[in-house]
Amino acid sequence: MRIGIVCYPTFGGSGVLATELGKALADKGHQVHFITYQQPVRLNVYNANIFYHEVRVPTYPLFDYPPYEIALASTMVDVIMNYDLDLLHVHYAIPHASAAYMAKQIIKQKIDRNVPVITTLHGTDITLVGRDKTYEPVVTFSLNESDAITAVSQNLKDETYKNFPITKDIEVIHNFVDVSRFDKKPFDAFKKVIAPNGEKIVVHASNFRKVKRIDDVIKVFAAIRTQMPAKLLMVGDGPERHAAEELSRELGVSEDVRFVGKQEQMEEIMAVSDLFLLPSDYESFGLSALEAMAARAVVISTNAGGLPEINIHGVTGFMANVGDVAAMSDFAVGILQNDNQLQAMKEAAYKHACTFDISNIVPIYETLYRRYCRTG
Ligand code: GMT
Repeated sequence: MRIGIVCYPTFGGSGVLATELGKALADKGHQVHFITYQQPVRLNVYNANIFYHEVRVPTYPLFDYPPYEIALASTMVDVIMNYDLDLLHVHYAIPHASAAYMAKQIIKQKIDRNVPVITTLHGTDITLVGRDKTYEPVVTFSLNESDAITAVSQNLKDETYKNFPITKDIEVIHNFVDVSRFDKKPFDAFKKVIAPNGEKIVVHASNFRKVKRIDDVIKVFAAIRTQMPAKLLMVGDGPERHAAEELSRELGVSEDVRFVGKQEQMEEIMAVSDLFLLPSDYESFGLSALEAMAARAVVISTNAGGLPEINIHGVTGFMANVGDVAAMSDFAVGILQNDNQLQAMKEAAYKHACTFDISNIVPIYETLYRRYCRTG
């Protein structure tokens, strides 16, 4: 099949998932066309089946807000026409689903062809941004006009029906991880730099937005540090970074906390980690936690959103209510102090991550594509 993938090219989970999906489809012989405004960060391989089409957004002094959606729709039309795409798969509804609707209508009028549009909902496009009155009518319309809608968790599907008058069926296709990529031996030299005295290594990775509650990460880590030597790696960047750095100083743990910025080689970092903290207000899924589990890290998360669909309390890690720093700290200290239990839980986390392996999930997308695609 010739598949157009539209996504955000950034470190965010939706872009990561879309890019990994495109790479996997290309490996299976499909022709994949990424359409976005920048080379996706995880698009770091050469494959003859992968094409990248950059959306250029010309500026003009009149445009206080350059019209990205129009530029995107026009690029979609161009790619569909020139590469004879079989379908468009857009990740994150805003503005990709409405731009795809526009492209679909243009193609219909131009060459009387129906190009199926599949929209995958990722989370904030529904739970935060999409619900805003400013966007809701367009989101509802473009979802109902998509040929198929998928959501990355049952929770996100439920939230979508709760908040939008969607008349179409939403199929749940869980996110996936390439377990073979994350199932790595820790790189000893790297581990030595981070934890020279064999300290336990705790990791958090996100876009450091409010929804991630990174203050809670620092507070849980400070509680761990009162009980044992440990190091915390904060991976990513975003608006809450400065306050978190400040808090780590206030709580006297800054020497043991490293803010390492945005990282492409997540597998190297996850491989050295014992514990992954994700105390978010909400996660539709929590892809970073799944990647941590694939690298045999125990996850301590909140029980918000779709997190209970990947983190099994008492088996792959622990869950607590949002903001319950005391409970998360107790779980963290308890597991880090008991090496046998820690090892057993790491194995259980890995085993559970394997059920979300790329090899199990990508065929589900292919089956979905075939249902709508003329050459499928
Ligand atoms: O977490 C973010 O804010 C980034 C966002 C995105 O769209 O890139 O992540 C969402 O999609 C990910 C991939 O499906 C999910 O794993 C995240 O849980 C989800 N984030 C939220 O729901 C807050």
